[in-house]
Amino acid sequence: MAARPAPIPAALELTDEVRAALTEGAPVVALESTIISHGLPRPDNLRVAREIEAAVRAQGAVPATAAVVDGRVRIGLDDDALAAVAGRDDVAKAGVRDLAVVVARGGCGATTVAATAHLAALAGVRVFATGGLGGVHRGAATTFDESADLVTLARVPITVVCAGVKSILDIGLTLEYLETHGVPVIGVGQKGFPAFFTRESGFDADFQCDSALEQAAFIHAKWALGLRGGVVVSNAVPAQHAMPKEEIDRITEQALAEAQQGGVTGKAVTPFLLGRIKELTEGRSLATNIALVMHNALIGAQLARALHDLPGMKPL
Ligand code: PSU
Ligand code: MN
Repeated sequence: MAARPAPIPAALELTDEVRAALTEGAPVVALESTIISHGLPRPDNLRVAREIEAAVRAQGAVPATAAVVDGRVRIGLDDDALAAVAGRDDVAKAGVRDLAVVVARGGCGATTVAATAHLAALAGVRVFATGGLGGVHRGAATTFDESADLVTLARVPITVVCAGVKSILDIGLTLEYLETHGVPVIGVGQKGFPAFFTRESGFDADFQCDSALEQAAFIHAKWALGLRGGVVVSNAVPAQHAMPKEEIDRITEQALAEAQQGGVTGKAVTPFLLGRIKELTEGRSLATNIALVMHNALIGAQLARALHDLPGMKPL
């Protein structure tokens, strides 16, 4: 018998489609909005946001994009809200720390991985597809700059499908952090942990689970054992869309040096680095970015269906 879903908090505004799916226990995939507002350039961002949702639907799951629009926390965006997030200039990057202030002031916020994971789990969504995770920044030993994505995943019961983390970060330390906090990292189709633009980072995922059924069984076992918190499913960009490692390494080093020279700190660091990489690749990274997000949406939707089909699935 399926577990009775927990009541959905009144602070969340769900579309009818998402509410019905969650109430019935049908497969739902959460999607973040920082990638729409800050990650992809206009006007491609709105088109891609719609295509990601369509990719989830094509697999028989319901997409639930999260964002704060005029002070309201929305889980599932209609086309007007999607267009607002993609097109308005007053959409702030909203991490977990920023959510309350954006809501209290009636503002607009594009939710990061951490904020989306928190809100989606609060609504009862178990799977979340995105591009890249935040992580431990290079030099974190002195700057203390670690993404709230990591600590949030350690706490929140959700599975994030991503293409690994970008090499703007210290990938080894990011994986160490996840291990310390008990967040397993699953590899799809390969043991290697990907570095967003490239299929390999030089580090491995903890376990390899190629099929949605295997991934679902793993997640089910984790929760059945009372192990709270999230799971990372790392899904490498399809080979034909990967970028040359040398080009990305060179550009990453340049962007990091510029950030340091410019004294960029705090929540501005990641958007600065991502923005410079976009400029320095003269848009060549865009096709890679879109391809990997679409692939993650597909894998996420298949996983949501497999979790839904597992008998006795009882999330914490
Ligand atoms: N890394 C990417 N693309 C992104 C981000 C990170 O490759 O779009 C965004 C995500 O929204 C992520 C956030 O949650 O940046 C992390 O920011 P910070 O490092 O400030 O926690
Ligand atoms: Mn940071």
